[in-house]
Amino acid sequence: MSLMESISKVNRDLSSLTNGTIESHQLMETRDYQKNAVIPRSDQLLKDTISLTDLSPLNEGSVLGCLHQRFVNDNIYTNAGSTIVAVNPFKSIEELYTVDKVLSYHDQFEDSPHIYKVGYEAYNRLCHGLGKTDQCIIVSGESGSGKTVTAKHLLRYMTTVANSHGETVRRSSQHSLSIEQRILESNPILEAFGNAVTQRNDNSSRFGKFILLQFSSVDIPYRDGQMLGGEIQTYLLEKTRVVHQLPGECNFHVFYQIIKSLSMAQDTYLGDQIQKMGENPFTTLPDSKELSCNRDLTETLDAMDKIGISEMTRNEITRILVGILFLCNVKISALDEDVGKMSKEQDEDILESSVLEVSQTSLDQFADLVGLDSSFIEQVLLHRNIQSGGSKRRSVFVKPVSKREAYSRRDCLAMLLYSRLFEWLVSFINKQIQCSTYDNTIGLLDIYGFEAFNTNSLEQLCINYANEKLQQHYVKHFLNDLQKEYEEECIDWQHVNYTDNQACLDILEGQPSVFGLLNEDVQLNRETNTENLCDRILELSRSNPGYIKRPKNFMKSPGFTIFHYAGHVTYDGADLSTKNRDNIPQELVLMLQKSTNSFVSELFTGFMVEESTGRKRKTVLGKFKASLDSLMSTLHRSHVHYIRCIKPNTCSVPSVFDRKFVHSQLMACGIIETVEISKTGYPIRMPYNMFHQRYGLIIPNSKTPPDSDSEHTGCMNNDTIYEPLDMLYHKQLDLISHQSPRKSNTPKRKLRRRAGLSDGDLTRKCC
Ligand code: AD9
Ligand code: MG
Repeated sequence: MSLMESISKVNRDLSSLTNGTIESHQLMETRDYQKNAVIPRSDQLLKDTISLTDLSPLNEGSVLGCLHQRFVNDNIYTNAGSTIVAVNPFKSIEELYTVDKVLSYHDQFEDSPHIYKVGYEAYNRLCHGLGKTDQCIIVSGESGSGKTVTAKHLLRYMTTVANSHGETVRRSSQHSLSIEQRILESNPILEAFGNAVTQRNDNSSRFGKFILLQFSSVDIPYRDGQMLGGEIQTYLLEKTRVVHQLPGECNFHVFYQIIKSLSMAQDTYLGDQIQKMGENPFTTLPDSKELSCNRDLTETLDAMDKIGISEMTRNEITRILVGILFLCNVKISALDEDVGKMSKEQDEDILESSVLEVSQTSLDQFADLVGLDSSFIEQVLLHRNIQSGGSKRRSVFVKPVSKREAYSRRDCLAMLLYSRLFEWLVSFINKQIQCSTYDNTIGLLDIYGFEAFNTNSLEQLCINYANEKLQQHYVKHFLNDLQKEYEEECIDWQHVNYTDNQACLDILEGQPSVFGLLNEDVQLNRETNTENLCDRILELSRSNPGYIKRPKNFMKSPGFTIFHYAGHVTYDGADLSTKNRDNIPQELVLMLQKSTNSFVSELFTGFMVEESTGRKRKTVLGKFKASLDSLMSTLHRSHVHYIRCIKPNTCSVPSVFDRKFVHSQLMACGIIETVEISKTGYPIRMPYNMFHQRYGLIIPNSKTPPDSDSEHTGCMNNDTIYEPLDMLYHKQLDLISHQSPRKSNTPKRKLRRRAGLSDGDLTRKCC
């Protein structure tokens, strides 16, 4: 219920009461609240201010009240120190994203909180070489909070302001597209192949995306801050979605785009093909609602065309996608199987000695679409290669597999094809947008948001681990390091307490840890016993109680509950080890490499199956951790800007602000603490050399410093420094507040006092 609706309801109830039509007890509703959910309320708490640091009193209630009030007025962006809080409106507010808006932020006509302001600050820092010149914008928040939409608007901002002045690429088809347009066109392609409907979001990103925009140096005349290219790095596509979806969830968008295109007879070529096949390949797909975010296939194909993917390759891609669906339709049964008499468990575990057969129609269609012989595929699905002997006398035996294993080989083949296709697309896009020489970068990080479903597996473990890593970066950067620096510089500072998620990360990736134990199972090639594995994982609670717990239904379904910064999640132990192993049989790869379809064989050229053993064996978790570690190093090298996306309600509807739900997100991500630190802290910091370069001119008798030592003294030891800086300080305040110049000695005294305590402090306050 919106604020206005609540007010009119109260008015209606009151008028009914005065008319005697409502019993007083009807108004006396009793509700139970948790102690920490009760927030003090006063008029002040409803204050609509662009910056949370202006709130007084500053507490959870006033922050919530302010965000709520602004949300009601369609002001979805609010400053929280240097972080921007973005509340998802779940409705289109077009005036927020016009080209005029982009330009007004770029030309500094507008200063109100907006993601474009973050874009401006990142670009401005890059262009003017302020501090670390590489920039990163981290967009974080839980699933459905608006990260991907925010990242898209930021990308549009960057491509508009850093126009490469019409630099175009000419292709054989006579089309030409600037580098910015090519970068933008990558979005619909990757969304079609990498996003899907989940329980939390109808357009949920099922992969992490870090797009690194490449710029020219400020030192190059006429080319300063020009966008030269970009590079997309992706993280762990949730490929299991191709073969398995949770109840109420869907496969990747692109499959539904194909259905839509066929039902609208848009793609007659493919339609004719499927007609000839005589079998509906879409029966394995869960129903999907008609979604606005789900574009037509023509739009996806159009974006592929614009980025340079030829018509022939586009057709091949569609054929592979339909082929994957046919493959998922393939049924495997035993010749001597009397299904009616068997229990489900027996059915799945049919003895290896049973002769298996494969449903031919679907297999033939798949084989035709990917350029393989169906008997060859059948052979590979139903048999595995066993190698024996050393490297010199190696011999290979072929052994029939059980029905369960045959199904898992079928699923593996489908996932392998889809994930290679996705990787091929990313690498093709990169070839089209990358620039070999560039000077600085702005990275935009849009990673999957925190997830807690009824059943959570390795995918959620990776997603939530990634979110813990980002939260740790935030905690370290904004809450810990900043305060430590103030304290080290002897600034009069009241320490602000905050929740550190390091202990949870230790449970996940430390020594010993959940990751360690899961990897050990794979590396020691243990036959996994789920209950035993979970028991070993739960032992971690001894050294780190409070972060990991045995779930209530452990006996029925072994697993473990982890208390993440954003909430607790129970992970189902079954399949964790299998998924972490990600065993790709080499026979499948060799088979695909022999495809007569040149595009399919190209997809697998040079593709190597992981062959190392023991501790060297790479696992899914190991690779994911390594890619995140590398991302973290990039973040540490860069100046980081944060946008915190907030989901206003769990139903993804407009005009509903669920205060309890928003409160839990604010508390989890540490926004209140950020505001507290920002309110009393120093938002702008500058190295001595830059400070001297910029303000040295106004300091009487200031020498040009030849080295960093004299830069320091040049900034600080000149007694006459206070006067001009004091003036400058007031001038800046007056500019900000648009007031007439004023005179006061207080800041001067303050400056002197603080300068006495700390050299660095003075530079901060005055810039
Ligand atoms: V996930 O972690 O990938 O599952 P995101 O990326 O955080 O999630 P997303 O950006 O996909 O969420 O936003 C979810 C939906 O909210 C979108 O499909 C839009 O319908 C809606 N949304 C988000 N931001 C805006 C906005 N600025 N204006 C209007 C928005 N609608
Ligand atoms: Mg997303």
